[in-house]
Amino acid sequence: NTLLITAACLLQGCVLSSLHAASGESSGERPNIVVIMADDLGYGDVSCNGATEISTPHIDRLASEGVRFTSGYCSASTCTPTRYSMLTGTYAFRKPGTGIAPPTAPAIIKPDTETVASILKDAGYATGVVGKWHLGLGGEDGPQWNDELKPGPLEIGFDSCFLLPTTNDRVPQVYVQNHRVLNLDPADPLWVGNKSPSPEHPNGITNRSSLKLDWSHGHNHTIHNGISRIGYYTGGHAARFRDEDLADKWIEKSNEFIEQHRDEPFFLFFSSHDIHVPRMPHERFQGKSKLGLRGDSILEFDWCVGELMDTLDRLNLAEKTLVVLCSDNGPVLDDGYKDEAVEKIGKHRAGGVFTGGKYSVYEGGTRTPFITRWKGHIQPGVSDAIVCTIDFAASFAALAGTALPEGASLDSMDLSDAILGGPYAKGRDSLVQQDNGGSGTFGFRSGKWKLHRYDRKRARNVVVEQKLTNTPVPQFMLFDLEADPAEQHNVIAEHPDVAKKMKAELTAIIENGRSR
Ligand code: NG6
Ligand code: CA
Repeated sequence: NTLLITAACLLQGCVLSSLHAASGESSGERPNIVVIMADDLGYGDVSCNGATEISTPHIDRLASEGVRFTSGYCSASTCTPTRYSMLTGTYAFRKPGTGIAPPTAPAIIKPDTETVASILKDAGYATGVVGKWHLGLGGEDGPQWNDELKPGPLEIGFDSCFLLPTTNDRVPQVYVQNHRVLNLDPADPLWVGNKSPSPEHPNGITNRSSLKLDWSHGHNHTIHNGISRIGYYTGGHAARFRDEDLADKWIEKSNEFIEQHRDEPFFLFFSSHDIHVPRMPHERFQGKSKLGLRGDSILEFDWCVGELMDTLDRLNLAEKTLVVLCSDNGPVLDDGYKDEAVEKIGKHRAGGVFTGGKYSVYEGGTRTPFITRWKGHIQPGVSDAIVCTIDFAASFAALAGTALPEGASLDSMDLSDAILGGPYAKGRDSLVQQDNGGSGTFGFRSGKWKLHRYDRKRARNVVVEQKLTNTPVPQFMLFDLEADPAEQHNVIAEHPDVAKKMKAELTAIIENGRSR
């Protein structure tokens, strides 16, 4: 027996050391980095995480060639705070004003803040972002749509940007390229505001019968492309896009970026609008899933992943590029449009085995698809290390061979080892999760334990398969994720010591101003 174990250890050691030798860190090779972030994609929405009612062959291929994380997280269960903390490496709850940004929001990340992009740029990377931004544009007065739109991504480390400036359900439906609205005709200026510009301005209530996709809550202001949105706008007609064409445009612009920078290290943030509402994928995907437009949008996102992998293959970059796939928050079905997401859900569980989704600190709100691939450098497999999008800053800095600037990225941890699928890579010991921020709602995972804190004693979107609702909850709950991954049995009464210790740790992380 001892002999057998010794032989096994030796063998394992041998495999491990050869793996280590293959890793970029030890060979000193700096990978290109492509972050593919989905919008509102749940843990269970991809077939490599167990979905049976929808098939995502491209994402599955990425997973089979890389590491699929079972404890991969984003840091918040809405978009803006996750993106804020992904780029800055600092928890969004440390900075007021980082909740879901309205159409008129000024730039939330102030110029010269160190971000993943600025850190990699300083390390010699070409940096670009394509797709949804939703982190505000412009100075104190908000975006100047007819003028230069700055500050924005270019003032925090991106060399170039091609953006959906807010979200697809928030006005205006135009592209922003670097500092300008693309194709804006000065004779038809763009006006954007929170109040209707005139009593005659058509909106989702007055012209409801004309809509091609009806709204269910909110989303009844200005109509564009037969869909009413959040917020009002007029003008800029030549600049307006069709929702159906967004994914193709993101791929076209990403391909341009990758081709242009194929011979130098590059960082591309591919920020998909899929599968956020209004779900209106290209006609070629409509009706192709059995889950309605929500499923069709998953197919469109999966197609994008395939296109990006094909581009890397075509340019011989797959072995020089780390691809990281993640989502900005967990799933939601009815998020304001009557797209039959609830009606057609059937057996599909968008959050997998996890409870809760978007807006929630139950695991489903932030535990999301998380895959890393670097062909020839990552041993394919499955990892249960705890990793989070907030760790990109420190981890990518390490992979790029540079140090984190002093005072930057206060909560980001160097998990490069785990991201590369290192067999002994541990990942995080603990992770704080938040909802949209400002409500005193937190999730705190520490090993197998999960503490919930609700200062307002309300949780949102606990049961994803039903209409969005608030549920009354106690201020604190404790779950054992090992025995109860679905967080169904609050064991706080059985484990007062664990709860006490975790409450104190959570408070310290929040109050100390940094966790690193
Ligand atoms: C909510 C919107 C929702 C979505 C969300 C932001 C209403 C009623 N609901 O306020 O539809 O836009 O904001 O989503 O307007 S996120 O993924 O960008 O955070
Ligand atoms: Ca989102």
